[in-house]
Formats: sequence, structure tokens, C-alpha cells
Amino acid sequence: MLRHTLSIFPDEVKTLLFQQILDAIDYEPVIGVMGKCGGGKSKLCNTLFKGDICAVSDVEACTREVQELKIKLGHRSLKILDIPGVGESTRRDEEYEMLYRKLMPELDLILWVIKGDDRAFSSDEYFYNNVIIPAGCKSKVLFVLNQVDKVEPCHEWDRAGHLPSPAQQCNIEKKTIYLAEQFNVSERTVIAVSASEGYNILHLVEAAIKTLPAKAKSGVTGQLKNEYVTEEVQTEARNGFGDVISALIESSIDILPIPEGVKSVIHKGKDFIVDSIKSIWNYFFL
Ligand SMILES: Nc1nc2c(ncn2[C@@H]2O[C@H](COP(=O)(O)OP(=O)(O)O)[C@@H](O)[C@H]2O)c(=O)[nH]1
Ligand SMILES: [Mg+2]
Repeated sequence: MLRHTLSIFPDEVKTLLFQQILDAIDYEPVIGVMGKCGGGKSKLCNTLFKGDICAVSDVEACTREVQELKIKLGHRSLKILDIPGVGESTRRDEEYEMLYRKLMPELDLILWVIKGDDRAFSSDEYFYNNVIIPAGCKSKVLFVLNQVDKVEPCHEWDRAGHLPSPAQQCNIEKKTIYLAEQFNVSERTVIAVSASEGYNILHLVEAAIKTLPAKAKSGVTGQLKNEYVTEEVQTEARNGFGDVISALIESSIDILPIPEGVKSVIHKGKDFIVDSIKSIWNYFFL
């Protein structure tokens, strides 16, 4: 199908583009899940993605090392770096600072998991200001205010409807605003969820797909549990993939030593090709 779509291109361009498009389809997104032990990083991953991939553990059994996890579906995969221990002790943080600095550029998205009933963010803030910001990764971060089912008055949580009570909702909003102020970010980058209750996860997914770079949106979408792959999520991912293909075609035009006449033919064919490939997006990613 793909070869056929590219058949209007001269052979030279076709071979190069075909391989580049296959590489774009196979791109392995990398998501960093950061935060203190017990925040619910593992639980969150299991809630978002198909299959149980992370061992959910009690605080005492927390891992101390960065764990690399792979989720595989068919021939595509997603890499998750479970990054524990952010802000747990100054000595440890110094030790990890260098490692984290090196890791940051690799990540397509950072989910920073903070417990809903946590009150001490100073070490998280230190990390955010001294590692994330200098690494130029501010735009990759979504703060996940997890375990909001435990926000006071926690006995009011609607277990049947998996929803906060109005009083809890009010406190969750206050927490969200407070966190946004502490980290000096927009309130839109703080998403209140309950991973174990499945509360507001779709909102997080939509924000995550929007935040991801175009090259990573589709690969992540393909690994999500079906209930989160809404039309809106698919459209965002499909359009992102279209942008990637469009850029590949543009650059192949620039790079190849071909006559101007051929270049203008490719330019004319570009939108058609991009639309054709987007129309078979489901076949590649879902
Ligand atoms: N009540 C509640 N408990 C949660 C939630 N998310 C995680 N947990 C629990 O918190 C504990 C730590 O979770 P885990 O995912 O292992 O945290 P991690 O150390 O950050 O990976 C486990 O007992 C989870 O079941 C949540 O949204 N609500
Ligand atoms: Mg864990």
C-alpha cells in the first residue's frame, strides 16, 4: 500500500522515502515517569498501557535504580524509564543529578508523579529547577497529581462512580493551583488523577498526546488501553504523523540532487501523499 502511494515519485526519491517512512512508523517513543517512591508511577503505567508492565509495590519495596521497561505490541514498542527517588535525600539526589541530566534529552515526555496528599515538594522543586529546566525539558513535563481519591475528605470519595465529592473536588482544584504556583507552570500542565480509580485518566492521555512530539504521538497511542484511544486522541496522533511524513518529503526534496522540474512535481504530490498515508494510519498504529 505504502509503495503504491509513493509510486508517483522518481525511483531515487521513492526508495529513500519508503525507508524513512518505515523508520517513522517504527519510532520507539521514550517516556520518563519520575517521582518519589510510592507516588504511583508503576500503577499509573499499568493504568495507561495495555498489559501489566510494572510491578506495583509498597513503599518499602521501592526500586532505587532507573528501570527501563519495554511495552511491545506486534513489531512496535514503547520505552518507559521508571525514574524513582526524585527528591528523597540530598545525597542520593546529588548522585542521580548527573545521570538524570544525561537522560533528559532522550525523553519524549516526562510524567512527574506527585502524591495527592503530599505536602513537601521542596526537593521536587529543586530537581525541576536544577535538572529539568537547564536541560531545556520544561515543555516535556506533565505533572500528575495522583491518588486524589485520598484528598480530604477522603471518606467522601464515590467508590461506585469513581469520582470525588464536591468538597474533594474543591480541594483537588486548590492542590492543582498550588502545585502550578510552586513549579511556576500553567495549571493546564498539572493533571489530577487517581490511577487506581481510573479517575481523569482520559484527560491525562489527551494532554500527554498533545505534549508529545509529532514523531512519538502515534507510537504511544498504539500502546494505550483501547478505552483511551478516542477519536480526539487518534486525530491528534494521525495529524502528528502527517506532519512527520510531510517534513520527510520536504527534506528529501532538499537533499536530492534532482532537477527543479522534478522538485516541483514532488511538491505538488506532497499533500496527496501525506493524506493517503494518513488515511492508512490505523493500519500502521492500531
Ligand atoms: N488510593 C490510591 N492508591 C494508589 C494510587 N496509585 C497508586 N496507589 C498505591 O500506591 C502504592 C505505590 O504505588 P506504585 O505504583 O508501586 O508507586 P511507585 O513507587 O511510584 O511506582 C501501591 O500500593 C498502589 O496500589 C491511587 O491513585 N490511589
Ligand atoms: Mg514503581
